Amino acid sequence: LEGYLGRKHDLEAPNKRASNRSWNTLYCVLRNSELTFYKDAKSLALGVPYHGEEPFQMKNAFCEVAADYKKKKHVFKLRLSNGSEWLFHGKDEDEMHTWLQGFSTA
Ligand code: I3P
Repeated sequence: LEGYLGRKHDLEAPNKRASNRSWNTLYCVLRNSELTFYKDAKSLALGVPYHGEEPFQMKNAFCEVAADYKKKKHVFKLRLSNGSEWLFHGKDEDEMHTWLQGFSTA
């Protein structure tokens, strides 16, 4: 599964707000229980992750619709096993559910 999503870092750890809280549009790739971020599809082809970030390990991650987030529609939340939380913004309901399904079965 891959495609563009908006991403915002919400929590660095349980009860610790992330410092960089802005939304970025990133090319997201979910493969083999890892979620890797790229600036765009070309960076994926070149194998250059966004800001040199390590992939997210999706084993034991939890995701759900971000029902408490009101500023945008089709926003969903991902909590990693290290306790960090991220918001993602899909372009429509279908896209959101495709990614939620992918995250929850990764
Ligand atoms: C953040 C940016 C985000 C905003 C966040 C700001 O500022 O405006 O869009 O989140 O608010 O801190 P900056 O770009 O200067 O880092 P929302 O779009 O969700 O409001 P927050 O701190 O309330 O999360």
